[in-house]
Amino acid sequence: MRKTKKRLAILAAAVAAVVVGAPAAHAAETDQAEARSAASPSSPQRLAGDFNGDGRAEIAVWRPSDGVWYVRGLFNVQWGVGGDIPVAADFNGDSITDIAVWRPSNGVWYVRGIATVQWGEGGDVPVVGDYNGDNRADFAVWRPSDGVWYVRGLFNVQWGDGGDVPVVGDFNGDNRTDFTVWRPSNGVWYVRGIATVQWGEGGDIPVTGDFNGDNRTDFTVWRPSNGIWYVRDIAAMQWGVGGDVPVAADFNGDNRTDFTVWRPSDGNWFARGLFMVQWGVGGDVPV
Ligand SMILES: [Ca+2]
Ligand SMILES: [Ca+2]
Ligand SMILES: [Ca+2]
Ligand SMILES: [Ca+2]
Repeated sequence: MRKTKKRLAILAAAVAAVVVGAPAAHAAETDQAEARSAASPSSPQRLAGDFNGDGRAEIAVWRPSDGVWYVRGLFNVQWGVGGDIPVAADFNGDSITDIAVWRPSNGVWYVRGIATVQWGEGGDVPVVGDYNGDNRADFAVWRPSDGVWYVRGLFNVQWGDGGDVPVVGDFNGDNRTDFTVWRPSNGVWYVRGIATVQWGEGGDIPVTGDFNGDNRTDFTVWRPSNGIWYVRDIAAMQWGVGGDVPVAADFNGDNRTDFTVWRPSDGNWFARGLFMVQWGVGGDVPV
């Protein structure tokens, strides 16, 4: 249960790269141009999934140009097309991350082998998380235009304003995703019903992870200008350089998030104290 929650808690949907004009094509087609736009370097923290359920995140990328998920040591699977946003999570509660994409052009979630669900529309930001604590990921989007979190079958909650970055995390450890936004203009984290905390500044990338293993998401930002991870009350750790993509995940199964970056320029993964591995190429999205 804990591990499932952990996997779900790690996506900062931030940006999700706001991909525009994705082709309304079926999942076998590709579009190089869209792929390039999807690979915008403005990328935020990325989710890392546990695709075999052993409690450790995999080194994995999704390639917009061919729609293939390259999961190191496990499999290569084609799923999705350029313009899609990868939204891997555990949708059926078996503790294995499911391969999934959300398509902005039609608002459809394609969860491999499990579901095809229309939820959301272009301009929305997918914020997949477990909002009711049943250990299954919920279909959810945050809409910048009205600040509403639309969680299928559960809630419509207004929280945040356009310009905010929605963050998926569990800050009070109740195994439910909390409605949270981080506001770049003042660096404040607004966690509905739980906390209002100033941490970080404009230009930072909010990161959600549990760095001390207390089962609560820690307030964390990664600063591209100096490569420092600022984890409130826990650590300030220099790891990575500008242009890297912070990837917060637990790669060794100790229930603590590892300081990790993926470098688009050479495809290297740097996990502090654990490994350096080349996997992926520029334009890929770490998943
Ligand atoms: Ca694994
Ligand atoms: Ca759920
Ligand atoms: Ca919570
Ligand atoms: Ca924590």
